[in-house]
Amino acid sequence: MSCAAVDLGASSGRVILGRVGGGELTTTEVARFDNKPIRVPRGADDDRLHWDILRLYADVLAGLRRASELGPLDGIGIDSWAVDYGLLDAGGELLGNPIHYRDARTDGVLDQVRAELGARRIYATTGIQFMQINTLIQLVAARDSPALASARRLLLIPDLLCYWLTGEFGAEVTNASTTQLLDVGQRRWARELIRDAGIDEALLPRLREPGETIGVLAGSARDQLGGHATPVVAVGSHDTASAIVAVPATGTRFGYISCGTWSLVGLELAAPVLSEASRAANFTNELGVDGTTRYLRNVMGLWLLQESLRTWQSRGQQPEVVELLSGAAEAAPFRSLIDPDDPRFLAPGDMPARIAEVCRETGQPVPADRYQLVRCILESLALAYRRTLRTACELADREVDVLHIVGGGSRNELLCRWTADACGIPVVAGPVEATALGNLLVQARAVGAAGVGDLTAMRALVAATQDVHEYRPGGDIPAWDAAARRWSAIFER
Ligand code: LFR
Repeated sequence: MSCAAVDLGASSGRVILGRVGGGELTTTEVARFDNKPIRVPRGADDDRLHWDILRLYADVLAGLRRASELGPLDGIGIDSWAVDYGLLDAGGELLGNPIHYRDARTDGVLDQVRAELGARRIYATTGIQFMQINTLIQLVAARDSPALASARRLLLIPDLLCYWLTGEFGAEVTNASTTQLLDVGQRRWARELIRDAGIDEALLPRLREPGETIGVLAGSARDQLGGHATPVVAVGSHDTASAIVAVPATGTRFGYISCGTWSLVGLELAAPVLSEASRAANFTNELGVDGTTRYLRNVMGLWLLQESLRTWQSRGQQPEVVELLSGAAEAAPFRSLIDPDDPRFLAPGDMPARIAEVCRETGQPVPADRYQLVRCILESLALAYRRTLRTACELADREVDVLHIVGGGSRNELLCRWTADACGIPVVAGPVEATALGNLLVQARAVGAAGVGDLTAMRALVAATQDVHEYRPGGDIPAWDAAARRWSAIFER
């Protein structure tokens, strides 16, 4: 089968053409484009951070056109980052540019929602980790906005793009689970909670499972893509759901990190864990493909590095990532540590200055140069991965023998090596394009490809066809143990 995967991340998007089935899984990147948020003034002293959704749609169409020029497509599937949405009016028209989850409108709203609805109730129903980026929190922040008052439908980002391609409305369930508006046990909208949050439940469209055909290309999208009635398939439209499909694991004793702008660290389970201990540890139960649960925590991830790079570049400096990483490898170990999940790191801004501020506050040396700063970020991430994985195993009563790192971060040798050392188990790194692969596998199965019957078969195909690299724990393990204790003493007081 020949399928096109559209994978939109927080900083770039790509269209990947895949040939899948009968033992084959090959990919060609046919388009890659930037996804740059835009800050737009709003009154004299306020602004909003938006996604440029029309630019993204145009880039998606151009990529799909290129893919379809290489031969007929059997399917198209779209995944993206989670939680964000567009609002449509009664005529199906988009009401304004979707707002970025890093926009400051949700500052302080998380506590308000917890107080209004009760943290225990929200967690028992949705199983979702409390983060101010969640759709529930965004909608409460926007409760009195004119846009919401005129809206008749809310579509998550991949569902919005699929609507433009096919004319069909719906909400794919893996991504819908991240909204914190879904009943995780029932796999349906949590209507009572939604009503009690003051949100119009009629905004939310019918849910669809990954593997359902959404429709075929229609209207101007079909005209622009050569006039074919290509099926558009619901994949795990949350990028993390697709990434975990393509973890090249055998059996169940594995942990994973989907490592990109965010690091999603956790386990795949057959059912959610909704215990009080799990709520207190702020673990999430996102819905996965084929009825699975992704039991994980969001760790702030390579955002810390990306934003540091952006800060340096905005000052006219052009540090090379390769050079930064080799400098970090040579810098003194464990000089200063941060908690990657400090809420101060969420919004775009001067990351090196914020990290310096945390070091000062906690009585640690401020990184004296870029290499020390990068070392501080990567060591702190490896320690966060260790803590998160161990806590997930405790809370879910599971053991793991291997940690898979997929996504862009799997290319970062230093991070993979330090993660193996910190966690004390082998790390298997790759594939880099796990998300696109998971997207392709689910749509190929839906349109009848052979040999991709279940997750086990899909993962075996990934393992047989894609490059991975293994890192065995081997560094100074006692030093990592000591650093983990020091981290707890500083940040868990
Ligand atoms: C990763 C991801 C995470 C989600 C965050 C925000 O790209 O989808 O899973 O928590 O982005 O949407």
